[in-house]
Amino acid sequence: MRYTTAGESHGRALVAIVSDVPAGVPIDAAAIDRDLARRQQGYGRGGRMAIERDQVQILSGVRFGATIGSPVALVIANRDWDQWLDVMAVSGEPVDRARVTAPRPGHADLPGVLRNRASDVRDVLERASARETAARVAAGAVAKALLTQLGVRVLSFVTRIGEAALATEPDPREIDADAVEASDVRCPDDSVAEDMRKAIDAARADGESVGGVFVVAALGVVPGLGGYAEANQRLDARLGAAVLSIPAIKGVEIGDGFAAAQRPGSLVHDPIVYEKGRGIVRPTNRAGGIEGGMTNGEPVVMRAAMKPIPTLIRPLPSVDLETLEPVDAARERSDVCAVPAAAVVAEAEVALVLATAYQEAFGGRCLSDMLEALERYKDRLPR
Ligand code: EPS
Repeated sequence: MRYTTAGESHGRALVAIVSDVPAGVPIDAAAIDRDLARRQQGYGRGGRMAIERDQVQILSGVRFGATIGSPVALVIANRDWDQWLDVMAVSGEPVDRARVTAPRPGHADLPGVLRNRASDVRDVLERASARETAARVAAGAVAKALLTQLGVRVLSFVTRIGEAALATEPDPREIDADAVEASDVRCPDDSVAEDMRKAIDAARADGESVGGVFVVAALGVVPGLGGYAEANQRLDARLGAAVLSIPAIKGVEIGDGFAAAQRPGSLVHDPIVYEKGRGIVRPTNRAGGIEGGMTNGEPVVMRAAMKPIPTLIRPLPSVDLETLEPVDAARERSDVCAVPAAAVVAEAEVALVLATAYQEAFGGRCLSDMLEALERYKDRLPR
């Protein structure tokens, strides 16, 4: 399964095309819309989210509620486009309104204009905007629809916003999914969630932004997905790249991640135990479900660090690209915190990688062939 997206933040619409989708996967536009709405939510989101009501339009690849093996094209209209018709016009003379010449430190602005020889930072920021992640979430919802049929669930929760953090990270198998969905910071613990909201309020009051950490996990994954024999098969690398491709994600860990570096091997690796009836199990999951570039049958557990969003109400120093004089960086309407939204985007990225890995292992043309191959595989695993 591959996806590509197109669309600018204030253009007419965002587009995603998902290719190599097996035939026969039930697709419900309402389920895609639910994920789009989950991405829009979160305490600390900015004014744009009050304007948009992201909803998917399925243009191709789905007939009578199921995929037909052709590319799935998805469109999400930008309601805000109406306010930007002159700025984002496809033809005609450039307009000065909303022109940006003071790049924001931390954003794509400066390297983007240097690379493209652009004179207006807007040429870069319109596409570098995290608005694009709405299209990824729609694409990921197609992957999730396949994974649901294969018995896999992808979930996420937030463990830290600024200084406010869970003291211990819960096991994703034990997480109260309803509590996470009900929380506007995607945090399963109410009192920590309150601290997180206070951290966001404090950042807003200071003209600051604030980052955080989230967990993204996949439950019900069979062992042996991915591969150890070639670099490009290794699932840890593929999952890591997918999550790092989300704007503002600066670090990714799998399982114990960096903490494993300070402990002896016997306290890092997960013992292998056989239990009659259950098969080969692992009493611990420090590996985060990945060994040797492959799933090991335990939940896949990843953690990602999101930096604070670079658009600041009290901006950092920058340089005007026309005069090369010192100026304040551009102020754009923005979010104070988008960590809960990024966690939902990471679900989509992880789902796309895992769906592809399932297709590699069990055939990718039609769902029923995949299910048969998957059952044969499960039957031959030790029980
Ligand atoms: C976003 C839409 C954007 C930003 C945000 C993410 O809308 P606008 O630019 O109209 O405010 O709110 O993007 C950023 C913060 C960024 O730095 O790229 C969205 O739909 O998620």
